[in-house]
Amino acid sequence: ICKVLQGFSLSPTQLHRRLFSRVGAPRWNDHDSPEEFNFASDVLDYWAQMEEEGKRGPNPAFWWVNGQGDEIKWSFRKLRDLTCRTANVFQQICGLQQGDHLALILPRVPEWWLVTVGCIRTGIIFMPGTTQLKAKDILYRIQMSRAKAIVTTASLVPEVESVASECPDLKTKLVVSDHSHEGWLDFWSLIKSASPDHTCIKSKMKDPMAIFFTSGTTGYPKMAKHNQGLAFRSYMPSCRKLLKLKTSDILWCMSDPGWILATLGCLIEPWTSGCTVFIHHLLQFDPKVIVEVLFKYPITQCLAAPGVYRMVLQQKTSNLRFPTLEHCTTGGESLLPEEYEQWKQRTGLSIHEVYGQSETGISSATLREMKIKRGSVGKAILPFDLQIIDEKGNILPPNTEGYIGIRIKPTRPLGLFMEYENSPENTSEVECGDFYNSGDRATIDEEGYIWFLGRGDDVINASGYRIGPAEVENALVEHPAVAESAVVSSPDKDRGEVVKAFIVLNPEFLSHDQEQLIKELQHHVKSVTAPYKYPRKVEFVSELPKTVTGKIKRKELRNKEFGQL
Ligand code: BCO
Repeated sequence: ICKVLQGFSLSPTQLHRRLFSRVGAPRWNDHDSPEEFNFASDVLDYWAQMEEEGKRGPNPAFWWVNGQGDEIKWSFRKLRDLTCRTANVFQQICGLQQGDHLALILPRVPEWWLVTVGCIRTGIIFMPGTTQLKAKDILYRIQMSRAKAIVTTASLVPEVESVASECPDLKTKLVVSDHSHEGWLDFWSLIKSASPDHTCIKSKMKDPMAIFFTSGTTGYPKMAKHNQGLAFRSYMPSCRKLLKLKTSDILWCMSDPGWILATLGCLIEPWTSGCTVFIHHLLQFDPKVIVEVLFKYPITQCLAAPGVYRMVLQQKTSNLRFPTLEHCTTGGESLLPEEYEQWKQRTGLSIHEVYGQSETGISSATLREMKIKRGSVGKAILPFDLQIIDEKGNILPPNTEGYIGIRIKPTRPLGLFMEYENSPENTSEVECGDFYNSGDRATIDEEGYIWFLGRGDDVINASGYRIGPAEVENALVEHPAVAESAVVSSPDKDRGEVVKAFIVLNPEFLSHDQEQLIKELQHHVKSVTAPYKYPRKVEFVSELPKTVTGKIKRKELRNKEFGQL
């Protein structure tokens, strides 16, 4: 089929008809890979056309509310119009071209969807980031990626301005704001005057589409680069079984737009199925709002980190029987079996777990109709051949602890990241025999269910955030009180795991009030790097455990936290 398709130039609609024998049922199998694919033309424009032909129901494609009475409902036709305008702004006004990098740092506002799809239409590589990023984080991202453009929100303009002079490649600054900012292009003014006619690029499946910054055990975040395969994978029959979305579904994915979970759950997954993306602005996370929204709106599916379900369960609300909710999915960190039980008891619904990383998208899951084994992250989803491997890439037998590996030889599967941008060393470091080594530890049982155990290195997974210890240690050491520090993961009943810092104080701070100093250090970290990384636990120590060569033994500290010593 691939060979036949390569010989023809297919319109988006024709291609989609070949992909789908009927709406929502792909004809491609899990190992197919057409040469060309573009999420904007092959998915979004297809559904716009279905609307024009009266073949899609009345549900909006996009439904946004902000809790203050503002509401936006866009059809696929409206989205096609607006994202074509965005594409024209990028190309004609900003002079951006296919392959250029664009930093996208917006909260959950409708413009995020316009920018992502506008980028996909033009081949500009979008790099999402959370609005918790601070000036230094933004500087690092722009310098590392040599980003030519940034789209952000008014509150981050000062952060960007404070570092912009150090970013010679950054030519375009676009702001989504109610008022004008000197030196910045106003997103909506440009969109309003742009043409809605745009010809989408014919992207190859292997053309880069997005970059996600992801933390490692040393140094600063790496740039996991994905091609169009990340989006195409959602077409595949195995992936469609994950949520089994229908055009009438309304999916609320609560992930911050900075994470790959949002790109998948707020954009690719729902629109591939032609269903409604529901978004609540949620500027500050509040479990009360989650409960209210699930009662107020006809949401049928939700996708959120375990911490969200946990915090909803901690609410005093007696009634959690949501009227329209049918299916719940979670990912990003471990869901405890007792949390699963409580949710089931109080809502009548199961929570289906997925496992994945910025490098892999969703790698394994308890699919919608699969038997749930509480505490397991389900089975591998094709085309990934997921195995438990040792350090040399040998496949380990069932029920043996090892690393989660995804086969990359002889063929790298669609949906897996292409490489760490500008870093062949980091890319080859995670190649282990025939596998990509995720660095995550797990076992697999005889039925193929994966049992996630945690990281094999010093990376911390707190509340679903992947945090590199060095990022926090570097922030801490900028404070005059800190002589040195070691940052590790520590168990926490509310958040699963949290960041803990062991700190050796400089002598002149030894006599300071310790409670006060902890608060000051926490505030300091929140002010110099994204606040989600701040150490929620701090312990002052006289020295840190070290190897004979002077390397800090983080593992020893972590084991102590988890009571293994
Ligand atoms: O708890 P605190 O109040 O002390 O601190 C919080 C915030 O208040 C604070 N903060 C936020 N913005 C700030 C700020 N402080 C100063 N200035 C600002 N601009 O910083 C702390 C942030 O921590 P948080 O985000 O954990 O806070 P919160 O509000 O309690 O949120 C709870 C969760 C559960 C909603 C949140 O932790 C969360 O969203 N976690 C999930 C992350 C996620 O989506 N992970 C998925 C990654 S993708 C992946 O894993 C691949 C899967 C296929």
